[in-house]
Amino acid sequence: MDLPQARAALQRARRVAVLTGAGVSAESGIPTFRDPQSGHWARFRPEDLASPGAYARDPGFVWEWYAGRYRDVLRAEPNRGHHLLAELERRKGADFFLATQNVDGLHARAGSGTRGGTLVELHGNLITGRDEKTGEVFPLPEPDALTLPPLSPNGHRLRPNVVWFGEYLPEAALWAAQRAFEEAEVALIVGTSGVVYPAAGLALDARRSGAVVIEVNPEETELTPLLSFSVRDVASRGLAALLE
Ligand code: BV8
Repeated sequence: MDLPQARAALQRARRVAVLTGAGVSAESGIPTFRDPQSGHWARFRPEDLASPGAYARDPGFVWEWYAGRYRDVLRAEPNRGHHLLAELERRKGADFFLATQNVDGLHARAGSGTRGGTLVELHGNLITGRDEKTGEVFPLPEPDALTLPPLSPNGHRLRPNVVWFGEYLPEAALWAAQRAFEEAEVALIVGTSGVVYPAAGLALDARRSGAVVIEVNPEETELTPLLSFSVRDVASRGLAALLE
């Protein structure tokens, strides 16, 4: 398969499913997980902090990491890649499904999920917190008003409303995503190293069901050999090459 054929397949497809990872937010200035973490966090691997064990051991320290990322994403803006995916949703309507691994909320801020298709945040998001006792989800206060650990209106401690390593993904979101990728005619895998499961498995669900699966990533990934075609470029340029 070559780029013109990939473009034609995407144009022809009615049912399109997209999986995104940290790479789609890189051009918004949000560091990816595999970029060497900058500064203070350089000493920690995300896998070590994004876990129930780390939080149980030192909730304040884990909250400091999340509060810092929360501040960063509020300062960031969706980039051209986010907007192109919202435009693709507008073209495909109800048969469009975007599953993101990102917790930065940038797809929602670019309008994804409001253009007739579906957006699911498979791993939650940084802008809300979850009541540790009741499980209710609340928006976090503005960063300047954020005291750690934040409390819910019930006075209980809020935990970051994300899925940690070793935790199950929200069942309804994962199930809907698996169905969308199994039924897709074309799947796009954008900006993910494809190492975290079950999210990365969505690409294989699409491939197994006979879909054309197209990767957009400046580098090869673990999924590359299994896919139909790779656009070796950053998300904004790679998606523009497929869509414009
Ligand atoms: C689960 C939210 C069932 C938090 C995240 C042992 C014990 C327990 C579990 C496991 C285990 N071994 C394996 C597992 C399963 C585990 C897993 O997959 N581990 C990996 C590390 C092997 N998965 C889980 O634990 C999941 N739950 O399995 O539950 C269970 C339950 C109990 C016991 C066993 C099993 C939960 C996984 C969710 C974890 N939460 N995030 C937070 O953010 O703090 S994961 C987090 O990391 C992200 O959400 C994302 O999923 C992942 C990072 O991956 P990417 O997004 O791909 O980012 P990355 O930096 O890796 O790559 C960026 C890519 O972009 C690169 O390819 C780069 O080339 C490219 N790029 C760079 N610039 C650009 C670009 N592309 C385009 N444009 C650019 N400009």
